[in-house]
Amino acid sequence: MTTLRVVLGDQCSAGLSALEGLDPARDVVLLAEVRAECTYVRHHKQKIALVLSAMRHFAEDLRGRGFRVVYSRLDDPANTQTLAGEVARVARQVNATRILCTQPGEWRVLQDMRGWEEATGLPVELREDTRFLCSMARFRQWAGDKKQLRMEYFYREMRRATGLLMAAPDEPAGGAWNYDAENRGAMPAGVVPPAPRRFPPDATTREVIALVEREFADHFGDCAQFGWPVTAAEAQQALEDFVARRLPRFGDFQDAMAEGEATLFHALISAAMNCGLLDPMAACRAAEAAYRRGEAPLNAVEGFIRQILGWREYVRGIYWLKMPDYAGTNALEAGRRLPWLYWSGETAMACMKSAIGQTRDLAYAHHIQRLMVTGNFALLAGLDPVEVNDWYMVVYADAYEWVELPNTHGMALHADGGVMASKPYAASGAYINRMSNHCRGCAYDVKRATGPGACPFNFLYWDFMARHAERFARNMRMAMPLRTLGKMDRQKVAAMRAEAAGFLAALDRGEEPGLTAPARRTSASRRGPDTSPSLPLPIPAPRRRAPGPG
Ligand code: FAD
Ligand code: DLZ
Ligand code: SF4
Repeated sequence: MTTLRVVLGDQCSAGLSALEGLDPARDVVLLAEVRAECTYVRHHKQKIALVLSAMRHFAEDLRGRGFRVVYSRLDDPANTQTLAGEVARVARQVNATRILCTQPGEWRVLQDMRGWEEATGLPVELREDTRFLCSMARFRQWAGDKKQLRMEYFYREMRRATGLLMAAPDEPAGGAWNYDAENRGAMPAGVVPPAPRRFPPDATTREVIALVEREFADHFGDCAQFGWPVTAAEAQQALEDFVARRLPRFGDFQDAMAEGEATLFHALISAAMNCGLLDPMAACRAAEAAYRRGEAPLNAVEGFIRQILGWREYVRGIYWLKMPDYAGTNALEAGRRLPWLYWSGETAMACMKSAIGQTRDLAYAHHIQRLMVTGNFALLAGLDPVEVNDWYMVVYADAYEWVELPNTHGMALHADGGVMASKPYAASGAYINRMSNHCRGCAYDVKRATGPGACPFNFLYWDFMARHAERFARNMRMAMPLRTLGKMDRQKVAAMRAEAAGFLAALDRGEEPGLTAPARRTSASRRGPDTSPSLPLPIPAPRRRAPGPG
């Protein structure tokens, strides 16, 4: 009786449910590097390197603890290059009598797993992913038949259930559930955020990076600045570094952005947490302990815990509750193709250039850059949610559909019509100017909404409001901007809408009015070092999803 225990690339956790009761005498653990998982979207090179390196380290760790591990390397000629193929091949090889795995993080993989029984002729047991703090059954129960789901109420339930930051069973520490209002500071001049701990690639990671550069040369980004933790021990060090050096000011500057400051006071733990190297509860407990020791203020610790216990669990719940239809949502009927500048970073918009440039270099941007810069632009410009979703899936080291899709369709694009968030996170240039110093060095003028040099976020914002005025009229939370729009001079609105139309048409042609050099992909702009940080990259082919049933 041999059980084949399958561990996916984002399941590198010692406490994984598929490994519970692991018997070194009878069981075999399979980890399989497969091309299909590296290319279903053409992930950033750093993401592939991180996942493969984490898998190799995890396999070695299991072997070191005396377990039998079969490891399929990507460059092994026998590798079938799909998960189903490797499971079937290795099941035969080890004479498995049953297959055991933990629920995957993506709906498409779950569908695949549902075919494994037939493909292998073996029983397949799928266990709950207990690394999350809220089970799906519990989330479904909480969601019940509520007309509106709101993160804040879910989060309070989770606080009560876990006891995190609670003074008494129904009393939050400090007397309030949420300190969001204290988490909206911009970065004052002279505050220098401590650089996050980065982990120089070891021999295993260097080998994987070489493999990635060879096999996935045309994927977005590069590995020159790879510094992700690739083992649980390193992820723990990254967490400790954050708690000691950045957590105390995390709350104050959670929403801030600054030119040349890619990480500010953020934790940089999502990539490690999402591939299983760091336990979300351990991260919350570490932050709570810093608060109890008086080393970090409540607004920082509550803000951090809310992101993990609240948002992270909430988006996962929404994903499994609403898939597969969720991936096809497009409530605002947005259909514009993703402009080339999302890949090239060649734009005169300083905020976009900064967010996209660091995304290429680090496979990382913090939440406000993702939501209020690249996401906000996509919302205002009416970009096709499928293409935007693909972009977010490609470019970040922490991207997995269970977390990326609700953030993109729900939070950034309002494509789900309000399931995730009660109103679109639309903002004009004024917001970006308030929260960052990007506008100071920008070719556009954030104070202008029409005419030469007008900030695109301004005219696109009002064009967006006018375009959807009828729909938003039913939403109380949109009453204020709609009232402002209503009071505006009609000619001014018409001028902004004309400006928006011209700007978007130019983007469609691969041009941008504010760029002195053409934004088009040309061989000259792809080669010369003086064009840096232009990004010499091919456009990844858009991935079209088959529409979900119903
Ligand atoms: P911090 O700001 O330090 O926050 C701490 C932790 O809280 C994060 O590590 C993360 O685990 C969690 N968290 C914070 N915000 C969210 C959120 N909105 N949803 C879920 N978890 C959250 N996060 C991903 O992990 N993967 C994605 O693919 C992803 N795609 C996104 C796409 C868009 C359009 C937006 C707006 C957000 C997306 N996020 C995604 C959420 C968030 O931006 C990242 O989790 C965060 O930037 C990771 O950096 P950090 O570890 O420094 O986070
Ligand atoms: C992201 C990723 C990559 C790049 N490669 C692999 C791989 O070779 N083998 C594997 O088992 N998993 C990989 N993964 C993670 C999977 O894509 C992930 O498990 C699914 O998307 C479900 O979340
Ligand atoms: Fe971005 Fe507009 Fe500010 Fe330029 S002026 S950085 S485009 S918000």
